[in-house]
Amino acid sequence: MGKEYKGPDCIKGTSGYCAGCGHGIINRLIAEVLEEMGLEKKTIISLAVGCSCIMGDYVEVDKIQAPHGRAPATATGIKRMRPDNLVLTYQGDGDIASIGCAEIIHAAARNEKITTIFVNNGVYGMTGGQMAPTTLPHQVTATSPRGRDTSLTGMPVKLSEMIAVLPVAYVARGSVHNPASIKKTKSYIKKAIQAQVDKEGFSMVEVLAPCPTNWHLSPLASMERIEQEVIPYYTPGELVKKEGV
Ligand SMILES: Cc1ncc(C[n+]2csc(CCOP(=O)(O)OP(=O)(O)O)c2C)c(N)n1
Ligand code: SF4
Repeated sequence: MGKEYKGPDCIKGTSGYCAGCGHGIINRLIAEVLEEMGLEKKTIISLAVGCSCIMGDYVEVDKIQAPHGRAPATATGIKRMRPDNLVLTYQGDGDIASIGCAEIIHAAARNEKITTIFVNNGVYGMTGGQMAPTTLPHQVTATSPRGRDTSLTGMPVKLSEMIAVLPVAYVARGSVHNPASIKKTKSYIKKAIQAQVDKEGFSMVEVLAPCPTNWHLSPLASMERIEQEVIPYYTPGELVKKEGV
């Protein structure tokens, strides 16, 4: 009998995420893709601030932590100095679409040869579930207790659509709310990384993810909420890809 597969070698121990958190699934997908592509020893991940940086504790690839929102600037510097490394950023929605919005837009506009994995869970997770730029209309959060009022705060930001109009190599939006969507998201992450390996330019995968703790829902109900409430606004699919791929 063959050896039992215990998962990618670069994942050590167990994660510190809450039960049912989407980050753990996405970390695992990244680790699987790196291992399948033989890239784990060449990878440098630029982490920012938020629950996303918990990844640093147990995914054993080279990493650096940037200030809130600044992971794309840090990744830009690393990639320009070390073009043979695979350079990723791993960022939450508060991080990338609020304080770091200028950083990511300009990194994409410059078509930097980096890859961003953007975890959209609709709230600021680590600090207690405040409203993020991605919070849906009427969604109750710690700072919108009567629901998000779009007449005061505007509509949720569609960052992937904003970046898709720039001259970038690859943009996709996936989800991790059921096995089929997890499989599809893994294929998007693989294509985004391949675009960097092929020196095509900037690539990004947004992933719709649950934060059961701050949504005040069970892990199962959180997955159902993604299907019923999040996906109708944030349509999954590939927004920018190479012809014929
Ligand atoms: C400059 C700065 N402002 C604010 C904070 C506080 N802060 C830490 S984590 C965080 C929220 C991160 O939320 P998000 O990016 O959505 O990631 P998640 O925790 O949901 O994965 C904030 C506001 C900080 N660390 N630095
Ligand atoms: S607070 Fe939310 S995003 Fe952070 S670890 Fe818990 S479930 Fe995940």
